[in-house]
Amino acid sequence: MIFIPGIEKRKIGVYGLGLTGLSTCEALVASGAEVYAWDEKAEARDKTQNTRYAAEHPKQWPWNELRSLALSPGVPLTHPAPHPVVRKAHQAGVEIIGDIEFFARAVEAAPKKERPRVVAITGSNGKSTTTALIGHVLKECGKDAVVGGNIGKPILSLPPIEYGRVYVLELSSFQLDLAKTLRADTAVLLNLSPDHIDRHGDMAGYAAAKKRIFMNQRMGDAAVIGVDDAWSQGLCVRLMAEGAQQVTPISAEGALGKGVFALNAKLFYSLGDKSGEAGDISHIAALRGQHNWQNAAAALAAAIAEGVAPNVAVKAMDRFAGLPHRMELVARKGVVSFINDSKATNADSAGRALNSFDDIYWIVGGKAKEGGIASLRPLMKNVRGVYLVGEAAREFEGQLAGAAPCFQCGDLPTAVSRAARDAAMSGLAAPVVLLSPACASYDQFRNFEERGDVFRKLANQIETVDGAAA
Ligand code: UMA
Ligand code: ADP
Repeated sequence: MIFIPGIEKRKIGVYGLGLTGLSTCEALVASGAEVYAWDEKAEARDKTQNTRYAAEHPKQWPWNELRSLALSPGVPLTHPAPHPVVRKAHQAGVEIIGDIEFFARAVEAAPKKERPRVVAITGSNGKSTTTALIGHVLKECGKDAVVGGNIGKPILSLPPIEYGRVYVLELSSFQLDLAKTLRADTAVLLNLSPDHIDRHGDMAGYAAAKKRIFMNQRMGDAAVIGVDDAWSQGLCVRLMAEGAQQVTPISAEGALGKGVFALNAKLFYSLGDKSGEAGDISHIAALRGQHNWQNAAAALAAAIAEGVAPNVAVKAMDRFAGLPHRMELVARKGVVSFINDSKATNADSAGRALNSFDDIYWIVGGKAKEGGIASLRPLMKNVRGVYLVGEAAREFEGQLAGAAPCFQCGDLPTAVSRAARDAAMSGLAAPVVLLSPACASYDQFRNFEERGDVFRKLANQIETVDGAAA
């Protein structure tokens, strides 16, 4: 657990008692603070039983004496409208921060020579993969790297601040909005495409939140930025002009005069006096597809910034196993492969999976994100059938009309059995049943993990007849 200095006997409100809120309460209480906690859901409040803090409605909180309001990232700060507890904090003049800010304060309180290192990663897609990959590479190279943040391990539950430790942190736009003094020694922005627009108002608001990953950086700190989309490229140019830190552009789409880039699964670096080929990742199953080359290029740039030699970093990627729910092979029945890409919750990320396979039987749908999936029409050349599920099914069928055969399936069991049958009967050499929903899961599942687990189970239950799935 991370101990937070300077908060003994201070009164702090914690709103939201999910992963973030509960770990924040634990860390605050262990650091001597007096905690006032609340969650809108009774079952979340029940988790405060047998703890050293009790759930109490914010109406009862001593607002005049509160030092901070610790907000969970899922609680609206500004859009679609500030949550009532946010408005109350503004009225009372209480600062609103998140768990990342408490962590930042703990890091900055460490004596200068004992400061651990912080590697922070954000982007619209590829954050978790890149975070896990950087953590893996640094650990393989003998560093005391710990991985947490949006990846699912709340930051304040990580091991204590210690000299020599490297905190490798995935940060979401929501978390960045709630951090003020975070300074990353190495900060990575992978890419920017529309996501969470409902929470940031528009694309400019979303990009501004993501840019905060570079806030407080100084000369000598490293900023790694993907330049394969216009928004990130614009940001890269601006950071270079401002000159506050060392900027390393990365690309998976072409060679760069300065930076780290991937060409056909080979990684190259061109960094001032050092340049060359760092290695080949084409044999690494978990890094398949051009999008993963972007993740690998970012991981290489971050590892170099953390003092690892380029060829050593790429060699260390060899043993990277990948993460569940990201283009994960979960079953093979006869010639049919079943790929679980449940984490692809927007059109851009689903597009990456559609680009990575031929002869796809595509299961798509759920709770739609803004913008829909019309942008994926050109990729229908790889798709033999579209199996639509969830709330977005009718809307998506309209957006794909004429581009590929569409089938309304309603739910995941129906979609898996129809797609598996069509794939098995296709006569194709290597058809793929791909769950890559381009949607959030909340209409039919608790989260993307549950959706992926159900898909895995269904795929493994498919009977095999005469070497083919039926
Ligand atoms: N709650 C309220 N009122 C609200 C909103 C939420 O009371 O208005 C309560 C809920 O009842 C629930 C709790 O708050 O009990 C949930 O809080 P939360 O939504 O902030 O979620 P946590 O469990 O704290 O998990 C968060 C991240 N979730 C979000 O940002 C939505 C997790 O990222 C992260 O792994 C975890 O902190 C640890 O850092 C998940 C995510 O979906 C994977 N992230 C988004 C993404 O990747 O796109 C940003
Ligand atoms: P995030 O944590 O940002 O949601 P993940 O690493 O969990 O990203 O990957 C989620 C999905 O996004 C993957 O299943 C894959 O389809 C897609 N993806 C992964 N990396 C990238 C990338 N660099 N660019 C675009 N899409 C990506």
